[in-house]
Amino acid sequence: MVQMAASLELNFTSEIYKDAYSRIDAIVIEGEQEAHENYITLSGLLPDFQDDLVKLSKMELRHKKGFEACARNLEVTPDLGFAKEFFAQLHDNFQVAAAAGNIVTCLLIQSLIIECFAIAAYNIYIPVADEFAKKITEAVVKDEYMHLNFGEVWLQDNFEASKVELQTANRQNLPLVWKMLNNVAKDAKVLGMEKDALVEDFMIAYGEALSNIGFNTGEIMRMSAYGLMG
Ligand code: Y39
Ligand code: FE
Ligand code: FE
Ligand code: FE
Repeated sequence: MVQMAASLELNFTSEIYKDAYSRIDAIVIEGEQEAHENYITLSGLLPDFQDDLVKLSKMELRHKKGFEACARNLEVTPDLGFAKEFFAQLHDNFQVAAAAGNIVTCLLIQSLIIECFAIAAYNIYIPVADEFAKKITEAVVKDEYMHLNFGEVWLQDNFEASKVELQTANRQNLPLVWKMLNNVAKDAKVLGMEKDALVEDFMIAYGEALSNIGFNTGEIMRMSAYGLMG
């Protein structure tokens, strides 16, 4: 309801909206590019799933093109320098894990954390998006559920062997997500997206994923709140 009311006041052509959009849309474009690269890397680490993972990586590139079109449609230039900086720590953690062959950590970062972040952000964005971006984002978010599902299924099938590494990787990476959210809360708000709603949707998606993988309620509570308070 709050979001519906806010959308009535949004002016997609105002300088303040376009300025915030130049950072938020850049984050999304950079995120899709990194997701593309991450799935290519994963396809090398999981040869049995190479075809699936290459398909996912191609979907991410299509998503990137869609969000580039959203910027053009609003005559906004995405601030890609800001976006690279935004993802730097998570990006580095993925690279280190991939170089060490830590598949579980790579899947946690890309297929759980980043996909849940995308699902939360896109679902919150759709009701307040301009008509052009809304259509694109609606199609994209369906794909993101498929990407999340890939990680869930693999980690569920390998749960006992992955459990400790998942908890360690969660402790190292989830606090970064809360920091990232804080870094964009102000810009997200200009676009009509409330930080509380983003946190809530992320927690729901991430908690559901951890549950599907095999964690119990107590483990999920401890894992998903990690780093949230500070
Ligand atoms: O798997 C994917 O496609 C993920 C890369 C995309 C994530 C995009 C990150 C969205 C965060 C936006 C923050 C808005 C408040
Ligand atoms: Fe890179
Ligand atoms: Fe994507
Ligand atoms: Fe994705």
